[in-house]
Amino acid sequence: AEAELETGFHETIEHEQRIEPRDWMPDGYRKTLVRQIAQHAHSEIIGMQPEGNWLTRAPSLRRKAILLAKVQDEAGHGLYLYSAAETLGADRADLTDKLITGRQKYSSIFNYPTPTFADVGVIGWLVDGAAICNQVPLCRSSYGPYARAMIRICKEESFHQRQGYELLMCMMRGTDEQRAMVQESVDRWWWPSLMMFGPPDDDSPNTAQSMAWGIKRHTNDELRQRFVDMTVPQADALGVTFPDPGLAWNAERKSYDFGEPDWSELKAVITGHGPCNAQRIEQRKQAHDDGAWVREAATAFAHKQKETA
Ligand code: FAQ
Repeated sequence: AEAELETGFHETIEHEQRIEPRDWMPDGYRKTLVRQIAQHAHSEIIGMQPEGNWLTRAPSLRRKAILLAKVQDEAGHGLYLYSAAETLGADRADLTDKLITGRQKYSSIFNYPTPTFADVGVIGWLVDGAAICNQVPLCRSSYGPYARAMIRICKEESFHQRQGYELLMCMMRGTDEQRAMVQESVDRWWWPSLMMFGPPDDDSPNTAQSMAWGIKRHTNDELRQRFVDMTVPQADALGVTFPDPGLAWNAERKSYDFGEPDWSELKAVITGHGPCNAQRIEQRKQAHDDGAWVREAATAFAHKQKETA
């Protein structure tokens, strides 16, 4: 019977149909999905912090309202993703515990600081831009609840990306000082943005199996190249440059050649040694502790409802 179920699973994947929560799936498939979806959810929640840093200091009411809405959207993305992980049998409290005790990862990109307001625009342009590049193909991921969550998330990320680009265009039309602020921020975020796509393909232990299962649709390097090709013309239009002397159009490949990111930096950031790792986790832990009374009250209320029912 197990063999029959396994054949059914592989046929579903081959025919490009979706695996749903009620369906049989190999343990490895479930585990890989919980790992990726949980990391993705944690990234959205931790990702609220770098920009959240500017909420009380946004330069105008309009910019503050926009930023507040964006940061709230990220919270929403985290919630859909935790829900998708729950359909695989994961427990939300357990996932949060794994995040704050460093047993599950979140994206490397959110371990960099946001010292200037230009960082808000650059995160929208480059970080949300990279997120879209990575996530649009995930709308066709083989696991139904994950793929469906991605559709709405991608729509909102596209809006965030335009928001960032518009902010930067506005600053580029401003003073020399503002233009310099944008360029300085781009210089800091370019390489970390390329690292968001993960290690190079020959050093990516999960890609081959995840592609065979239809969880991932492209390799890390393919998506990184797509992002560079999409972003270089946008930099030209904006009037900024990327800090990579190796960046050049390759007419033969019809793509941009670019330099090698410093992979030792990615390794360091992923293993907890980036500039803001400790602060991000500490802040998340503090928020979780501060919310303990809400969870207790909600649990007590649920018990009472059950008793009176
Ligand atoms: N950071 O074998 P692979 C956002 C880990 S966007 C940290 O290649 P895989 C929106 C990887 O997990 C950001 N860890 O792994 C937003 C694995 O470790 P493990 C979130 C990384 O899974 C914008 C190991 O290295 N997006 O939040 C990173 O096949 C603005 C080996 O790597 C997603 O999560 C990294 N950059 O490919 C929010 C998208 N790269 O688990 C707020 C979904 C690799 O074995 C503001 N995820 N690792 O211990 C994916 O597409 C994939 O998981 C990859 C990694 C491509 C990230």
